[in-house]
Amino acid sequence: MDQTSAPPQLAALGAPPAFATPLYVGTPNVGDKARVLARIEEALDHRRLTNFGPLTREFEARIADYCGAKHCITVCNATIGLELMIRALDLKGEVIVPAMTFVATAHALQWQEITPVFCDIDPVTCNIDAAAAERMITPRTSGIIGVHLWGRACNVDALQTLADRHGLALGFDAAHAFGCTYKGRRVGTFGRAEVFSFHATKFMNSFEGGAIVTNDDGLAERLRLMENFGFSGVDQVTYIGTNGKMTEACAAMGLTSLECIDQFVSANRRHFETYQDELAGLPGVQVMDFPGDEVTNFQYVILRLDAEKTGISRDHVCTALHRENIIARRYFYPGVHRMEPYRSYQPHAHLMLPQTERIVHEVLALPTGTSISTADVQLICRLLKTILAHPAEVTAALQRT
Ligand code: T4K
Repeated sequence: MDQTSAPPQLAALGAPPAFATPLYVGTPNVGDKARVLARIEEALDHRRLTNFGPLTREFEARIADYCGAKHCITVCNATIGLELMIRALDLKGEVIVPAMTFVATAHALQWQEITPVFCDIDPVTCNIDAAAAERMITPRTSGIIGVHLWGRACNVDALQTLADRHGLALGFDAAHAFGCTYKGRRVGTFGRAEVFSFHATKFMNSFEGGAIVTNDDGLAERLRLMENFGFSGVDQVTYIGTNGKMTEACAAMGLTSLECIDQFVSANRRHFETYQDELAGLPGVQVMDFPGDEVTNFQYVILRLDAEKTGISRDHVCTALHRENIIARRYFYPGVHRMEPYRSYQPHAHLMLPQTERIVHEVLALPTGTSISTADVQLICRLLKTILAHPAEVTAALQRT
């Protein structure tokens, strides 16, 4: 999908001028810059840059405390975190995952020659559907990895019941769900382990980074060995390992982001509510809601567009927004099952994924976070409303160019 390569076109339809500079989904939140720099300076002064320095240790303790979990193992990114969790859980053969996720969820399995078996989603929450997951179980299945997509927690109870009934390990890709709750309990304590991402595009970032959180002592011990080449002491290796460590500079950013989390969530919440208010009542348009009885981080604002009711495809809406310098994203089009190597390995996977196949054509992530203002969100909504008020003209104009 092109990004801002063509001139804006909505002004001709009476819309206000396009944004002068692009607004991206995923622009990082930068909290207290001075505090980040002071922490990094401290690390430089102490010449402790990585390998479990004081900032990393403090970050781990603060995350575990925040989630109410026994153990937190920070990692260099969530993809490595997922790989470590998968190995530490001794998963093999086949593991059931939703196809509606970022490709890293599946790659973390395939990288270890475990087959990701794609499973369909609940049409309302867009999270893995436990009943659909049950249909994918075979004698080779060793586990299930749920993804708390866009910050909405999976139906953890249904997945845990299913996993217990079939003797499967259950883990979670919690990349989007730091700070969110399920039945009032913070994500981070469900299944055998959960993996957070603190990538720059996440509302709480550590530049790059992630964390594996678990209440399982044995698992935590294995994970700590694995992320540090298997070292159990100086010159002593007792396990096959890799290098998954977080640096002190990343921990400095992570700690400072954690201290600013309320500010980030409240900006996200304000923008989410503005989108909801501004776009309310438009036929075929829904700003995906969050469960009212749970705590959430509001980090992804997801628009669902029903092309039959709006009269314009999601892709045309997306391209039209890009031309106005609003870089909306089709997360996670076209579904992991339609990406390589999975498309070639499992060419018929889509037949089992009717909800995923429909929803990947409906959803659009919109900019949010501390880098934009309420006025920006209002302008995005005005431009969106112009598109939706002139579906045929916008479609025809895009088809001409
Ligand atoms: N599981 C799930 C469910 C995930 O969503 C992810 C990551 C993972 C696992 C793996 O986590 P990590 O291993 O990354 O910790 C981005 C992120 O790179 C990725 O972390 C994230 N999910 C995914 C949803 O979004 P892309 O391909 O969309 O990235 P990119 O480079 O297009 O960045 C998005 C936009 O953000 C850019 O258009 C501009 C803006 N941006 C980005 C960066 C990095 C900035 O303004 N500043 C920046 O520094 O994947």
